[in-house]
Amino acid sequence: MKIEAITLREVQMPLVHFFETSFGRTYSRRILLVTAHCDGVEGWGESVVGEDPYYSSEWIESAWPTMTKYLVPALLGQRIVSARECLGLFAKIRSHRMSKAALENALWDAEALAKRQPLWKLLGGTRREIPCGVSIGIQDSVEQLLEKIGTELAAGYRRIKVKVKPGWDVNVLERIRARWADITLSCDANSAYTLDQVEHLREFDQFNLLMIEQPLWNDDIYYHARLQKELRTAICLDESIVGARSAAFAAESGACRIMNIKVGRVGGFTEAIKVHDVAQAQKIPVWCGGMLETGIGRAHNIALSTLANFSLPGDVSASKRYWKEDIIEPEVEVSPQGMIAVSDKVGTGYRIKTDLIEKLTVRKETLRA
Ligand code: OSB
Ligand code: MG
Repeated sequence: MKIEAITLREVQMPLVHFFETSFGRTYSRRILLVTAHCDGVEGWGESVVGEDPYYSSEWIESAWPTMTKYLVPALLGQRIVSARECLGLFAKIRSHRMSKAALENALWDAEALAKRQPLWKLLGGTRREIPCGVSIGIQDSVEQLLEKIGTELAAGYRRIKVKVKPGWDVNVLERIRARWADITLSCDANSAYTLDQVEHLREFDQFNLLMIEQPLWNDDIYYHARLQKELRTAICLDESIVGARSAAFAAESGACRIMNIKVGRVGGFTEAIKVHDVAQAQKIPVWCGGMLETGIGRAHNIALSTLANFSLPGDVSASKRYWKEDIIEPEVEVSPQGMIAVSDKVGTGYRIKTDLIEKLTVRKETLRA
């Protein structure tokens, strides 16, 4: 497969409802899409970089020049047999995982199309449907949050995750449990606490949570291991797991009992599969995280979630929770049982709405071999 050209574009899409985490509120997304043109097939990828360097140091304005100056030139003109070869081609360039992932994943998409195979099979997946949860952001009031949880439970979602931060945590979890004593519930702090707050974090134990996600620093594993020893609730690491080595370190040091895998955070499908395998060998269940993706990234998350150790409901939910109109067709739908059916078609099984993407595009650049 010869990599003839790569197109980068930024599309802007307002969210149906704002999304707030401990680091801020997002109303509208600026999304970086990648198209890989290879021997007559076009593979698509989405970078999960944010509008600001808050979740991670990468953001859309760092990703664009990193791609045009370093990553895309490393690919152009190359003849590859498998998208896995990206890891070697990118080896000199440190970090910038979300930028690498968008390019690598576009090539996996192209490879699946060229080989006339479903992407999930090419990745080594086996699940034919995937269980879904939702991540619900911080709201203006607890009443609004309870109403949103009610709506998602009625839609069939199998796990509710709420965002927490100091001042919006124990009080909120208490109200949720008073209303729904038995639902599968978790929370995500996005690094809002420090180890000094262990007594406060211990109060979370009373709510029978499936997990508490990333309570401490975004780059920390060591202190999470110390904290896990103090808590009954399982810690799930998100931000800290940036690849197979940090996954092994986290597992071996007891820093978490569950892992969230985001294909962008770890640098692409190849590394995501390695993280999955490390966790599986250590008997740590994983689930697929989300980053408010359009249908392109969402379809990739679905394909990844078919791997065997993705045994917990992920943050991969229906398109309509995010977008008035998604850029793929059909849109991602979730059954009343809270499951997404995995397509048997080649590639992702979803068609890209190129006319709509063209209308939403605010900048575009094509680099050729
Ligand atoms: O920590 O999982 C996170 C969104 C943006 C940045 C970080 C996170 C999230 C989510 C949303 O929780 C998951 C989704 O619905 O896509
Ligand atoms: Mg998280």
